[in-house]
Amino acid sequence: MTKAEEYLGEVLAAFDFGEPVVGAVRFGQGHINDTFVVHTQPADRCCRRFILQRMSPAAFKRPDQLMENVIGVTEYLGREIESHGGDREREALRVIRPRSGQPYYADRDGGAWRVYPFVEDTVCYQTAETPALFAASGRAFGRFQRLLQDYPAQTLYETIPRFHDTEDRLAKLKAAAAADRLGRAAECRKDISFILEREADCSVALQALRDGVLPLRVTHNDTKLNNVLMDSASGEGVCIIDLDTVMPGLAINDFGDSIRFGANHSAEDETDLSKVNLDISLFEIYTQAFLEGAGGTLTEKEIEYLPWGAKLMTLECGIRFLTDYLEGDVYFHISREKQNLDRCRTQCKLVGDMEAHWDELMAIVKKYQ
Ligand code: ADP
Ligand code: GN1
Ligand code: MG
Repeated sequence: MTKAEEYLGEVLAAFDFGEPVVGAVRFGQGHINDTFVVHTQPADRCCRRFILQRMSPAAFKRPDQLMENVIGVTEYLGREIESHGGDREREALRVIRPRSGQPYYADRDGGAWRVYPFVEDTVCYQTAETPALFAASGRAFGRFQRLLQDYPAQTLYETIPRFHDTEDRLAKLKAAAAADRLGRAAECRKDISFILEREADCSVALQALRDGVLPLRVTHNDTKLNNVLMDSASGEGVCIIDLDTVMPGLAINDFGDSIRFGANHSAEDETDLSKVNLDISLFEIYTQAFLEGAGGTLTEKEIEYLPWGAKLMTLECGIRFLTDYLEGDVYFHISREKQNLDRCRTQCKLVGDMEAHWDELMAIVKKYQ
């Protein structure tokens, strides 16, 4: 039994779900938190569901600060959505506090638990099944950025320090490879070399930020396709979820992380690399949709740097998967051996594809500048 399951009964009792709880089971395919869906039995309808999460203690050292961010952002988004005539309950998450009134429930092992209503009549996709769906996710993430453009960035805590600091991520990979605690570095020699050959690239976006070429904004920082819930009838984006990493960041990273995960037709841990290929038409579709959703909030320079966002988020994710593999899979959830190494390899394959098609990617974003 994992720590999460161990505490489940106690945690369910700590929250008031309004009606009797009939069950709670593991849910979703996130790599970080322990997520459960809670079923309750109201008298007047068949079932009401909630999402219950134990926030990852490996990822988030300060759940108090994390929840302050999440409550601030969800309440702000709720007001923005209502003022634009939207449906607050469907389009923004709402934190349900435990009976204690605190922002989360703390278990005796330092685990922090929170609850959201389940956003019904939505689908969470793991791959972009159609171009229209991918475009809809792009509009949703672009809109998210636009809705938060006036959010007071100075009030946000850095929930994971140096989260998209690619230089620091590379330094951590080097340290993990040098320590090689599990003797795994030898089998990763080629992967490590591929990454080290791109050391200079790791500074491109950070340098542009230091030089004032790219602005710091309030960004999501984890814009995978499975972090947006799509309407099951219309296929449009309904609600952006996984707000744990909403922090000051770069718009190109939000764009780039979506490309990394969605602009291909393979799983993130695909072992047959011949199946892992950047789909340039999906890159273009997403570019157009993201910019449409962002509605003019991006500068010309940000648009020019979008391909860098894609390449750097992919490279950085490869670096992070490999670091975790070398350190013994302590950060990203795995369901089989070598999964983090396989994930690293798909990312490196995509980086190579982006390099091979670099001029095309630059030409595409130029069209939308
Ligand atoms: P992780 O950080 O582990 O990815 P997420 O917050 O993304 O955690 O949640 C994991 C999964 O749970 C999501 O991919 C989605 O399928 C589901 N999920 C999370 N919140 C909700 C919600 N409010 N309504 C419906 N499904 C949700
Ligand atoms: C994690 O939480 P989830 O599964 O949406 C990770 C992202 C990675 C992603 C790779 C807080 O995202 O940064 O890009 O896995 N989230 C965190 O799939 O580290
Ligand atoms: Mg997620």
